[in-house]
Amino acid sequence: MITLFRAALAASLLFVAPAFAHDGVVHLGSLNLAHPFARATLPNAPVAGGFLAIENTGAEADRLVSATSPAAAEVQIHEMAMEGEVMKMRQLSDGLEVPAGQTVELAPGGFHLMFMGLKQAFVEGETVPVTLVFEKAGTVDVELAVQGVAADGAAMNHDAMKHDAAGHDAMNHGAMNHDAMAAQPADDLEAITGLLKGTFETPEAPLGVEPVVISGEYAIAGWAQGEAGGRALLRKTAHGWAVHLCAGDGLKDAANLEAIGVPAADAAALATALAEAEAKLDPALLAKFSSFDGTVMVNEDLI
Ligand SMILES: [Cu+2]
Repeated sequence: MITLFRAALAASLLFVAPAFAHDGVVHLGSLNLAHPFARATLPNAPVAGGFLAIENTGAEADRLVSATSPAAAEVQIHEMAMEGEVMKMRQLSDGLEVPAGQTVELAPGGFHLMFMGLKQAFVEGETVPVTLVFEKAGTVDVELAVQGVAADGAAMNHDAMKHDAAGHDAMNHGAMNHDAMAAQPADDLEAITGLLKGTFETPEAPLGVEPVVISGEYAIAGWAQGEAGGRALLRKTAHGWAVHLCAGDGLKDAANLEAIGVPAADAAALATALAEAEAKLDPALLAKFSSFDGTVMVNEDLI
């Protein structure tokens, strides 16, 4: 579930791909494939998520049975669901049904294409080719437009038919970002602590979570477990808080946060709040956070 990658930032090769019209809809038989996108990845990320909306205008159900891409060793079809407070995902080995007359969205927090064994980082502004195979409609090539690390394909929400929650989330973005440090509701703190403990804690290795700072839909939490520790960047999705990535001192810096997709106002608010909160902590604990230096941990469940 958790993949830990030490050091060695792989040189990221650029994709050479044709321009892609983001609003272009690909037609395949009775299927319309809209808003294909992927999220940019960090240079050493092992996996990436791909998303699009699949509309079936026909009278028969079809099924997305497989996907391949030159950008990854393997592309799987995944779904995500909450188990308690923890987001889990699993591979849909039978593929994903697209019922007649319906639109199925592959979107962050739900169904997605999971690119495993990335051959290079996904770079914002570029495109990633993927070949989709449908049981009835056949095979089609689609170009995923690579958006920011935290992109949720906002344009997709116009078409959202299945995910009311996603729509609400999108509508609240503006308001939430302006709330910045106004409130850290107890339930957010509880949810974040519960998520980290549920993900990392074992009976033999209790996990300490402190401090937690929140701005808009982003949060940074310090964690310590035995002699290890680090900082986690979390994001509130339509399905609740999710760990976005783990790092060490890199998450203290507003510019770094911005570089990985946190809105500027939130990045600045988080960095300030984190510095204030950490100033009150034991230097030995802070040293554990810093010990994550040179390491990036990506929780692939959350893509
Ligand atoms: Cu997945």
